[in-house]
Amino acid sequence: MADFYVGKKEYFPKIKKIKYEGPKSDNPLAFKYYDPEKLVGKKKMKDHLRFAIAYWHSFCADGTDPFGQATHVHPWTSDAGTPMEAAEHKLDAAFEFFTKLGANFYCFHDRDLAPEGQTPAESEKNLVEMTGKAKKLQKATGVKLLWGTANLFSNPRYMNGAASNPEFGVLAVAANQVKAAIDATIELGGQGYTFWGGREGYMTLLNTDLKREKDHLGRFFALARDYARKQGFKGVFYVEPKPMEPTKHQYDYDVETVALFLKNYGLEKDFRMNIESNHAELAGHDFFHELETASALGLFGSVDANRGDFINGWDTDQFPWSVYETALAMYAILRAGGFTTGGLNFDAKIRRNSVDPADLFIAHIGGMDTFAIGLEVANRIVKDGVIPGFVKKRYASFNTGDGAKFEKGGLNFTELAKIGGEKYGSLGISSGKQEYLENVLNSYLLGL
Ligand code: XUL
Ligand code: CO
Repeated sequence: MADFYVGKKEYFPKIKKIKYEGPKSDNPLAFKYYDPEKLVGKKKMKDHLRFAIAYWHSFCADGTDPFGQATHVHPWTSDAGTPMEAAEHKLDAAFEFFTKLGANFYCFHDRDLAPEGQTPAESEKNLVEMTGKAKKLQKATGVKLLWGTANLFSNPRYMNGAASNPEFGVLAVAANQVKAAIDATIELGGQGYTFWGGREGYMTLLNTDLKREKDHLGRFFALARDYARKQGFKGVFYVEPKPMEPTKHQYDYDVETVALFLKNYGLEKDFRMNIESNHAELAGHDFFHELETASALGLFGSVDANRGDFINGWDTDQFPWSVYETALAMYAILRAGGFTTGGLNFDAKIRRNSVDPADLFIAHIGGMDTFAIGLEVANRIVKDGVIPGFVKKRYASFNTGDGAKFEKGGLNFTELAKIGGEKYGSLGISSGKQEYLENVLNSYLLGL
């Protein structure tokens, strides 16, 4: 019996189950580094990395961009039929893909799974029906839902935002949609529910009451949380920071901004961050920075794994490829205690001109291998202890004596200043050794 799912039709007939073949393999349809059962530290690779597939990029997007039409004509859309039949073909193709690739999780927006109807009731009916079908396939394959979300940005009604819309009616329609998306997430055993800002932001402050919009957004999140908890949702809510695009300024700008927002609206116990690499770059940070910041604030949750381009400043959503980036990201993730409910969701799309059916597999295989290398390097950083040991030593003056007293709140400012006067002549100034640490990281990456 095949160890992957095939529905009424096989959508990737030329592709069999993707296997680990090791670094010497030249098979583009095999893992070179991602060996799901391999133990790294105390956990298997697959349990460290918890790969998820983003339904929207891989099964809904068709290569359309502002300058040209679709280039990806998927067999599951060309067989179409009614919108609900098309949604079923897509679901079949998706589960065939998940199982052939060996990804244990997926993520979706409500509208990815089921088409929007003429009325809210019809949209909900469509979603409930498709949720039932997805549930059966989850059961048959063991693939799980990492998180669900609602698309509150594509429909023209959301052009001025959803929960931050200046028109109350639009906000209420968004609530109607989110309620159904939360129900679907619960029904599918989703481990999380994500809010990404979509169009929650502004195009100009000349027409915007920023305080009122943020208050509405905060209240909306709190109400949605209370509803979900009442329905028995035990998972985690995520906010996914992004500074801009599609709006000029998004309210969920970056981790630090979202952290304050969560605190201001009493959301910090239930909400965590879903950090996307490409969004970090748009905010002028790197992935490592956003992960470390979330971890320092006790708000690390999940990851949208992708990357941008060095040169251009937009959300290119490319597949992870930089082993430096994944090594540092996995180092931050390991230090944050690893994933619990979260995982690595490939919020990435193949390029518009990647038109072979195999390209979708090759892209994900590359992303998974890149993170597997990152995990191995991060594990080595932790195990060897040179880098964390250096950091620890750098702060040693706070471990004893007056330094420790200061940390514990045992010194007032006058006392602190007095010590400063006394220590003036005997300061322990030491090198930051950045270049040395970079060289150490290189030696791990090159496996020497
Ligand atoms: C958009 C983005 C979204 C969220 C889910 O930039 O990242 O796809 O991940 O709504
Ligand atoms: Co994302």
